Amino acid sequence: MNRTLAILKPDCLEKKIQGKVIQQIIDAGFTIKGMRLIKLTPESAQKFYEVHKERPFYSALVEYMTSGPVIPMALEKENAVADYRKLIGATNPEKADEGTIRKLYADSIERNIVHGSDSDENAAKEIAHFFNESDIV
Ligand code: IDP
Ligand code: MG
Repeated sequence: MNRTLAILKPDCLEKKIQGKVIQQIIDAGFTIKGMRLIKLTPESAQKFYEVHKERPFYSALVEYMTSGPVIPMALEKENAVADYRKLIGATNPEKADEGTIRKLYADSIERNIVHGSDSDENAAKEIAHFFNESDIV
């Protein structure tokens, strides 16, 4: 079994589609092993997206991610990282495959509903950003 870190982003909760998105994740075979409802502080969002700190969209991204509550989830499945990224679709919803979460619900490359880890190594780091190992069921 492998793990990945998902976040339902502020636009997901604003649109009140968190229930639908969680159901789609469960229907795709993922098990939720950890789940929280939180509002990110700027410091926490900056740290989470540190790899992007030189990118032009970094400050807007931090502002967006702190604009409302988010739901981080530790997910488990075989091949979790790749399968979850397939389920959510490309970063830019215009380029995302039909039926993916971002294609279905996202408004833009920034406001794209969900986060997904991009490697097993980053998944472990990102899960640790939000969860103690003792919080994982
Ligand atoms: P990912 O979420 O698909 O892994 P990343 O390239 O890691 O995409 O970017 C992290 C997040 O930053 C994206 O999900 C999106 O919210 C935002 N983002 C990425 N590229 C752009 C951009 O070109 N303009 C504005 N926001 C962006
Ligand atoms: Mg990424």
